[in-house]
Amino acid sequence: MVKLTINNIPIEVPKGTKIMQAAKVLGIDIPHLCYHEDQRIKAHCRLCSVEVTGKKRLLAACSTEVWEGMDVHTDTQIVRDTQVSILQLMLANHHKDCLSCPRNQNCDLQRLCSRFNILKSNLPSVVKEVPRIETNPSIVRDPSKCIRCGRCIRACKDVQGIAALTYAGRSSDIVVTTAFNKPMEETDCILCGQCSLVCPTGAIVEKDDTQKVLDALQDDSKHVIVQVAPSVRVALGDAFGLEPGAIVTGQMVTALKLLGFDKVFDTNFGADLTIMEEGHEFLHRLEHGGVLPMMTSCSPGWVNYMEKHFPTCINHLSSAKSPMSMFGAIAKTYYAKQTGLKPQEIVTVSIMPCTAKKFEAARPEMGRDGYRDVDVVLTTRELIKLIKYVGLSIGQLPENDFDSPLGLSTGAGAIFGATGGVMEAALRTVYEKVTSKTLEKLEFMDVRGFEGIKEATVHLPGRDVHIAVAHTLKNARTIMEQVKKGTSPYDFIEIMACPGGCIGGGGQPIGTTNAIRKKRMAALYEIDKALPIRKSHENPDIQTLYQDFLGEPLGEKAHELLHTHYHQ
Ligand code: HC1
Repeated sequence: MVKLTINNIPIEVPKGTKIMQAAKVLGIDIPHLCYHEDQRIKAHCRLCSVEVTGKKRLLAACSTEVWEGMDVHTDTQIVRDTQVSILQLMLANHHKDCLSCPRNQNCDLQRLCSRFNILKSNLPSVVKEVPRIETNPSIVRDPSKCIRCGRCIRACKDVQGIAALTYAGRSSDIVVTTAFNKPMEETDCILCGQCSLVCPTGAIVEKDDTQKVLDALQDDSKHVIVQVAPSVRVALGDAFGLEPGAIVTGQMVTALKLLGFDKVFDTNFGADLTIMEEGHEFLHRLEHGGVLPMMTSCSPGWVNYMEKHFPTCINHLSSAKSPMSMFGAIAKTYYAKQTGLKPQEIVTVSIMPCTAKKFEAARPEMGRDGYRDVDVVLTTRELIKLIKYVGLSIGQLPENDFDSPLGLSTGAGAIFGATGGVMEAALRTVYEKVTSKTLEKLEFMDVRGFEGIKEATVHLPGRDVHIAVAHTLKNARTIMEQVKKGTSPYDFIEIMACPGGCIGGGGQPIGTTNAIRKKRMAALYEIDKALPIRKSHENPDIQTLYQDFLGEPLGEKAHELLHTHYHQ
């Protein structure tokens, strides 16, 4: 342990602690912008400068380790003057249209200017008027809002192993850009949105589709239904002051009903359906010498990654559509038939923790006869915006149930949102289908948790099945190098693009960290445990769907509506 004082308050912290963390223990928040608790420390912005007795220069609190007897001061005149000067320099090079900025009231730069009582910029503006780059359905870049902190670059390179974003230029002309300044979709980018999740300002944001939903809700000729992804219900509360991981399923349903949706359904129903198709596809490949390892295909960032980075391995991907797109296809066919509506009269909205889902919904193959499976995808952040727009506070709303018939789901569907969840859900069904025995213990603990790559062996009659689960594309690459070389020891692999799975998706509330992801993960397993039905094949509404409409899993109708193909 190391003894030191911060602002004259004595404190003892473990050796190796940085000044920033030691101050946090005392409740002192040292301002910072380039620092992010999950990232490598770069100490670029110097906003966390502090005075240390005996040192001639200010030290960066994010990168300086404490030492015995250290005497730190975080709010002297020179420290404050430095911080204000840094903020003023940033403001001079920042488009200050805060009122119309998507990050208004949720921007670190704005918050810090308010904290330091900076009411206006006192330096001449040097902002270059560059247009917003809105060339793909998922992510929008606004270089005039970039403060060059590098958090997006580190998320892309260190977490995803992609490096689609980089610094270019020198000195005051330095910018964050893509290779040859190409639109993101023309680079190695897979639109996962992890950059938008760590951006402290409005420089990288999701494409805002909220107006499309508001317009549809006002259109009396449209029947507007909504589905909500498994991980949104454990993340939404963050934006309304609830504890991370708070389960707000019932309140979220109420909010969506109050927003005016005609029916509120559950993507978890689609997840149960995915397990039926994907589970049977795996068994079919296993029994008929199909391409193995089979890899899950529900994470759209991961599918984009396969198409861009490992196109020769594309036949390893399951042909099953994602739960979101399966739900959309069923809504526009089965549900349309049940309600007597034409598919064109139904607007399907999806609430997803993911920016890449917007791209998935826009794929030409996700629809038929001139209509889309999913018409609009909103991220969790966009839903928060809509809920705040109508003045609701999630924590205070009464609870409501999802509507029928696309609202009933199982614990297996619930855990899709956590890394390992799709595999566990599939194993619950595959095991019982193969053995015709009831699974005694539903929890496959080997595939749970935050470890980057997990593996296990499942004993089925006649053969052992080797499985692996990975999250983040950096980990996926390790697995894919083996698959590409033909040396993969696995039969079935689950990959989720984002850290922790969808609970850590790029469209989740700003402020999402790995510590918060773990709480959301625990919440999903809690939801699973509390549900009366925990296996997808036991969902009675899924059974009815097959009996009345689809026929058999992998049958002709199921293939037409629930399976897809990929691009090389
Ligand atoms: Fe996901 Fe999925 S789990 S991809 O992460 O398979 O986005 O939550 O909705 O489709 O169910 C996301 C989450 C989500 C799909 C499901």
